[in-house]
Amino acid sequence: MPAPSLPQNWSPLDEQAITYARALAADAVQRAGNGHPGTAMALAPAAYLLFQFHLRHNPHDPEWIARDRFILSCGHSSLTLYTQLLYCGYGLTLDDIKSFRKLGSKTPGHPEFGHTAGVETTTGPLGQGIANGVGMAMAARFERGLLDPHAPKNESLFDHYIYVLASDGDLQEGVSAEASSIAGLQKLHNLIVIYDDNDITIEGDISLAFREDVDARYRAYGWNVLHVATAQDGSVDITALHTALLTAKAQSEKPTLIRLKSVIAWPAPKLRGTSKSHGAALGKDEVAATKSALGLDPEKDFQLPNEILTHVRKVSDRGRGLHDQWSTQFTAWQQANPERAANLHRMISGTIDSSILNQITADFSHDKEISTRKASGDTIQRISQLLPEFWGGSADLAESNNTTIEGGGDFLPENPYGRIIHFGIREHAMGSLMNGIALHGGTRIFGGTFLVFSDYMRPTARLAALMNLPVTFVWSHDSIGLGEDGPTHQPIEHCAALRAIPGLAVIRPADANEVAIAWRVILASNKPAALLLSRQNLPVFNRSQFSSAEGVARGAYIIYEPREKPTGIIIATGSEVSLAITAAESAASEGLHLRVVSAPCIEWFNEQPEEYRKSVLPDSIKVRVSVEAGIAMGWREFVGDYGSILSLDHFGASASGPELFKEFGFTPENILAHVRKSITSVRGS
Ligand SMILES: Cc1ncc(C[n+]2csc(CCOP(=O)(O)OP(=O)(O)O)c2C)c(N)n1
Ligand SMILES: [Mg+2]
Repeated sequence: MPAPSLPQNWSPLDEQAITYARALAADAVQRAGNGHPGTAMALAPAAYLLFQFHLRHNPHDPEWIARDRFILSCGHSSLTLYTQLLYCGYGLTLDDIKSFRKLGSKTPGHPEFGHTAGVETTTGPLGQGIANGVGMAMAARFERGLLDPHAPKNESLFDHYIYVLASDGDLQEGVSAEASSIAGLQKLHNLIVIYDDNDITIEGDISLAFREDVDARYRAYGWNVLHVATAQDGSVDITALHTALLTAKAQSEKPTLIRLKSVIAWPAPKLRGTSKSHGAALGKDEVAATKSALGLDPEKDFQLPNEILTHVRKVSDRGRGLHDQWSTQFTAWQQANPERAANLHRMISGTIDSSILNQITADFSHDKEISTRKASGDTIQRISQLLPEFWGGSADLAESNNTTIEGGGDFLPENPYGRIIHFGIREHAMGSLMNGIALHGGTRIFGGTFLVFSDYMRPTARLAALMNLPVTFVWSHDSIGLGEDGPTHQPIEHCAALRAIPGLAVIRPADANEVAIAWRVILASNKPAALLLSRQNLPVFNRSQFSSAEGVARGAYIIYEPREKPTGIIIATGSEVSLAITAAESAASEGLHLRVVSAPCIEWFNEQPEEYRKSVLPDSIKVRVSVEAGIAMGWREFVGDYGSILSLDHFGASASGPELFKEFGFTPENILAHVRKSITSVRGS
């Protein structure tokens, strides 16, 4: 450890700035009537020290690629971040702090990515932020491998740190354990977590629910653990924290956990150190008493003297200076590395040139049956040749999910730039890491497991959607078709449950060529997407006989049209599309003229112009049947009042896939029985 010291240039104005930040937190919650004052008051010195003296950032350009990232994992303490963003000049004003938690404000209850400049990720669900941080630290390493692989550690112009401020709740959540385990294994020395060890959660003292040896646990993960006790008066010991941060940055082998002792709501005379100050306004009197304790005027709210604001805003000039220096180096790097620079340009822009995308083609031959998971694996190989920034892996099911990049190399400390991530059997962390990687930017990430275990990732899929992140979930073994593993492994409600997440494209391709096009659309869209893939082999449609797989881009399309004007429509997804086509083909002999619509992605279909949607599903055709080996939820909207839904509204069973399809009525014959049922309904109407 270096000798304890305050940062160079630390001045009394810095002390005062912290004092005002504490009071602003108390005032903002008091004015809003609700919120979380205690932690923001207590952590103001820690956040101030980071934003003013440690983070390499430029508030004039929150997107600067080489910036250090800061994550407030304990998102409930959002004022911890908002006051620093105000101080640094990220565009927040005192009025924004006054409108904390109000409709349309830039200061919502929890920090929201994409809503407030300087917020690197949406936090609130505890545990996610720290896991996002692990993902960001991995992305930083992988990105440097693409851009500047030979620079010594910490000497590349692309090197940067990921700082996380986390609370007890973050460390109690299982996802942080999964993610921290990965961080230790990966030796992410660029990750520094400050753990606000305040002994308090909502229900009271930490001993009610958390008695483990956190040091031993984190050391066992392979972390460097440092301690910072409170200062004598109970406030955060800035000198000790500064020293710990320097020590953490000097670390080149391990992530660091700094256990920072703090007193929640310090220095509120009555409520400090109590759980009452966690999630409620302190009350007028206590706020006034706190201000008196801080040496501020107890009568005045939202105090921030110009002298203080001017002082703290200087950080943005320093940031601009750092950025300018960096830009000079960057220009030289671009000149010396034109190919890498061109890649970087694409990586940052989030758009992939059509000349690249168009090389992802629907050229699977119809001679041979192939599972959609295998088709996805083949497509992944093709994409990985086109895009060096494309990487990913699986939660120990790479062989099953077909998520390996051949020759990509394992991403490990001994092979730091490998393209294949072994997330281990840690689905929840995998999702959070994927989000962190996407948030970091620069690379394109995918991750796989069985669809049934998407339940273990659901919070992360929701957050990916909320933040509109370009992550691709590869979920194979998508139905009872997986067979003998039985009901524990057979997704039933998952398609519907995932479709319920706003903004997540859920894609269940019908054949190999639909898979290829789906991947292309996903890459072009730069948005969250989930691929639901079959374990079992499926026929590859002869596209000279059926319409082109390019229809996938429209979400649903007419794949089979009868010779005569259709009088009924079968709408199906994934492995059930071929059954629907067989049914429609055989129905012609009965005088039934049935159109088949392949509907791989309801979300994309709903985005189409009405004219297109009506051309696929015309109002005039009331005879409709939906076919999906999952629950009925969602299909009534497409089949209408007279339609019939062929679904599976109970759990599966252990038997072969073909047997189960038969047993549960997923056969061409039963599809036609449903068509007749719909005809009867229409006639009776
Ligand atoms: C996943 C999740 N569960 C529950 C909550 C609700 N919640 C918000 S803060 C909190 C715990 C507060 O304790 P701690 O994390 O130590 O924060 P502190 O009060 O010390 O700021 C809980 C349970 C949440 N935000 N996320
Ligand atoms: Mg706590």
